[in-house]
Amino acid sequence: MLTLHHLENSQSIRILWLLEELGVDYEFKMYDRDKDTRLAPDEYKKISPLGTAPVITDGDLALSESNAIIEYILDKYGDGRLRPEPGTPERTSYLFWFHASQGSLQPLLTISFIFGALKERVPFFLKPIIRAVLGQAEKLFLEPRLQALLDLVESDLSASAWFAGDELTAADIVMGYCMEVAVVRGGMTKKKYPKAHAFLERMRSRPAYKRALDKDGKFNPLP
Ligand SMILES: N[C@@H](CCC(=O)N[C@@H](CS)C(=O)NCC(=O)O)C(=O)O
Repeated sequence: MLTLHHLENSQSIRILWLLEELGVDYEFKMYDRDKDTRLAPDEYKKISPLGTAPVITDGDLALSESNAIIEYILDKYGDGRLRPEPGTPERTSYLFWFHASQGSLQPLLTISFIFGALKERVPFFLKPIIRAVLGQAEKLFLEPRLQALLDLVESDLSASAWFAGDELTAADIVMGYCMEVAVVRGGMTKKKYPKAHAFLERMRSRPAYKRALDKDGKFNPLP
């Protein structure tokens, strides 16, 4: 049976949402983060070679990486749903956002989180140096790239309700987590990015997303 090994407050929320949208029969196992490190607990790390969330098991298979898991589930249980037909304009938008999410946006948000933590946690005598170095990296690399992506999010969501047209696709499911995180640590304000916030409201009002949040119980991206 397909089992989702779900780490609290993590990218695994995407898989939970996907499974709820598809109505797949699955087993749900919840794992809390280590209280001190906030990383996955040891028992979680043993399930797959990478030890990261999300991870699923299905018979003898243990699979990690959000997008690999999504493709696997859609291949096996999707029945043609949530992926636009090849050769259509929606398919091209789908491919772009499905991959830009994990290839560009999520890494930038993660770097931003790590920079923030480093600035806070280094010994006090190193703080001015670390802040100056990371500040430069933010100004020259992180912020321009993040802003270019968020501007494109806003412009694409001005043209259609979802990232690949007017029907929900798996691109929205991958992007949804990034969008929640972009609000708390990517500068995606409602004033500057109203269409992005309208997307979030549409996402949060879907019954399947609500069920996913209920099952998770404490989803709350860290600022
Ligand atoms: N690109 C990976 C990223 C996985 C990842 O970094 N997951 C985080 C949770 S959001 C994690 O496992 N953190 C706990 C840990 O590293 O122990 C994916 O999409 O699955």
